[in-house]
Amino acid sequence: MIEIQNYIDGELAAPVSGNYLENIEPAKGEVYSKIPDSDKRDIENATAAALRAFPVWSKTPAKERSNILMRIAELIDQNSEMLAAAESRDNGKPIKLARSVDIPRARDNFHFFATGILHFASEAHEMEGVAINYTRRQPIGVAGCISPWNLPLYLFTWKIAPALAAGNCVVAKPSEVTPMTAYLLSKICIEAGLPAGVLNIVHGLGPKVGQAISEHPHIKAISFTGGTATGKRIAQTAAPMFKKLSLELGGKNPNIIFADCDFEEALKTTVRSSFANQGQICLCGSRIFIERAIYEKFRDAFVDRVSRLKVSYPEDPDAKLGAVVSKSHFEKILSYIDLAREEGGHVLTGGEPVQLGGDYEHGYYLRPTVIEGLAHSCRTNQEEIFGPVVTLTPFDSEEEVLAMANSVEYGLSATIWTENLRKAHRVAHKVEAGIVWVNCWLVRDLRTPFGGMKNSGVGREGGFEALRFFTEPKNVCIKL
Ligand code: TXE
Repeated sequence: MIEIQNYIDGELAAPVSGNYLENIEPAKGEVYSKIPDSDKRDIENATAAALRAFPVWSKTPAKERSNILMRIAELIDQNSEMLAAAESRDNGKPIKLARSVDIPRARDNFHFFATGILHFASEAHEMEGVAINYTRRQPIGVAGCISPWNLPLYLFTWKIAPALAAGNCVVAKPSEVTPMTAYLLSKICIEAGLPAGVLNIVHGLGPKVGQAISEHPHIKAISFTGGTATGKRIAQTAAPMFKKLSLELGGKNPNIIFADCDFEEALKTTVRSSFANQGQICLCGSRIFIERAIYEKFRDAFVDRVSRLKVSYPEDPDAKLGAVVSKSHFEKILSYIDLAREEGGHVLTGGEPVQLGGDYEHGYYLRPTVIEGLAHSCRTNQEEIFGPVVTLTPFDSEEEVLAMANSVEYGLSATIWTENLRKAHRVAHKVEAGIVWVNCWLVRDLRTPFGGMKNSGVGREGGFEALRFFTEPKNVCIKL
């Protein structure tokens, strides 16, 4: 059985406690590897290593830092098949998805920020005849990066790459639910020649390892993606120490479909935006609002397509959905389907587990589920389920749909379907979301600001926003 190790001060190491946790393969419901059960002491060692590495790394020319990050990107590429298999096994997602989305994007994250740092410039402000100001952007020191299980290597590298490119050293914690590809990345970093202590990866439980990162006085910035309740706890711990915080939290995203949309395109993309990665993407549209004139036509066509999606084991090339990530998450999703029924919802398709045979008998498979007949204000329509469950709601006017769309505590993303340009702009400007897609979904330009409003988070990732987050601005004013 594979025993995952921490990566501290350039070396693979056992946790100080000597204890390990079990890592379960969701497709089979079986333990398949061990994860370090690290604690405060491992974070202490990792932070000490990062602090030792910082003076040299922060003064390493950007071009040299860039070369090392490019080397990591190349090695991810060379090992992409092995990484995709590991990601799919650890998370339960179809291997096809890991191959086409997760691993290429992890490579792109390093590639993007390795080149981005070479173009990162700061401002100068001239006061005519008086003085000139220039803003220096210096790395912060040690940054903490905490990531979730839904897009494991994709989101882990999305944080680490800009932090390192900007000249910081990093103490990072992947989700204990999906630690494998972060472990494989530590081996890649050693092979790429990343200097010791620049990146440290500590595995273990959130309340122990994540909490120790939030509490550590020498970790000056924290980039976190995960649940809103965890984000709140991190903010409570870190804010009194005035740490810089970037929090990417949950979503309950509206997908607004007007009668004048390109019907076929809206239908096809909505199947994907509802159920990609088993609905476990914070950007999935879980509340589908359909203009009344096409409500029945859209509902019937949508339910027909969804009921034909194949739920299968991750290696099945025809699998459209794999297993959800864990037993507890599986049970949470099922409890929300029960709640929807109690709240008066009518399950149009799905609503139950899928029983695969053989090796996969104990895996966590769910049929993609579509529910109608619920009030927009009920719990099913207000709380994040984060699984293959969507609701359908008809609407009569722009005002009505905006009121329903904006009635939740979240504000991460929104999707709008219409061929009317003016309407698209109007609704995009009024919908409460940090990211709006019109007539598409999950089209990502890594230069754009990424993040949410309301309880979906604080701050923005992506492009120069990320490089600004991971640097401290200092204004220098010189008298002319
Ligand atoms: O996330 P957690 P969970 C949502 C989704 C899901 C819910 C809970 O609704 O059902 O959150 O998922 C670490 N201090 N999203 O419980 O716990 C943890 O170890 C510091 C949305 O799995 O937030 C992991 O590395 N860190 C989402 C990371 O936080 C702590 C993606 C995220 O796990 C900690 C995932 C603590 N006290 C879930 N406790 C998105 N926005 O994409 C835990 N962690």
